[in-house]
Amino acid sequence: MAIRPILTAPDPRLKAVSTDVEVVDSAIRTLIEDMADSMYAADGIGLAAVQIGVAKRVLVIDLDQKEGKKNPGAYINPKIVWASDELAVFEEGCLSVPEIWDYVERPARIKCEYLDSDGKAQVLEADGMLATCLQHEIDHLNGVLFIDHLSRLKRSMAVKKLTKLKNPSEPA
Ligand code: K2U
Ligand code: ZN
Repeated sequence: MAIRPILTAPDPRLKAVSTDVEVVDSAIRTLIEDMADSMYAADGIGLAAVQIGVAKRVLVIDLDQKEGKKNPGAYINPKIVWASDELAVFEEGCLSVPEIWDYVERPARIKCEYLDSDGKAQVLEADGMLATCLQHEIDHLNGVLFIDHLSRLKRSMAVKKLTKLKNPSEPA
């Protein structure tokens, strides 16, 4: 059980391209536990390992948290092998991009291959919020934040706000 600090943008570590997990061992399972603890502590519904400074291709997601019924899904080396032409728009936020919310368009349905926390190969067909969240988290593994999908103007305004949040005493 360890709640670890979540990196916030701007931070070059969030731009890292995370590397594959070679062996799903107890160290990876401890990382998954720490990620879940950190996600729940921040009231998030998803978290990528890079957000706690570990550039390995690991995600946790828990869309339907009910008090006491925490059941995080762990996705190791996730890979989108199919995506629909149909698109869906959701308002997104991010634990690493505080106080910014905006609409992002992504494929509405995806097929994702991954390893579970036992190292077993799994295939998942997702739509709705799960599809959006998986794509958002896999973006993190490639060093991409949801604001990178916004217009140039909106992204620059977001970066300016995030920089001010991080360095309040610095002149605008
Ligand atoms: O990457 C993250 O920080 C996890 C996201 C998951 C998510 C992103 C986009 C669309 C759906 C889910 C956050 O949990 S979003 C919710 C949030 C954001 C900021 C603060 C608290 C909760
Ligand atoms: Zn995020």
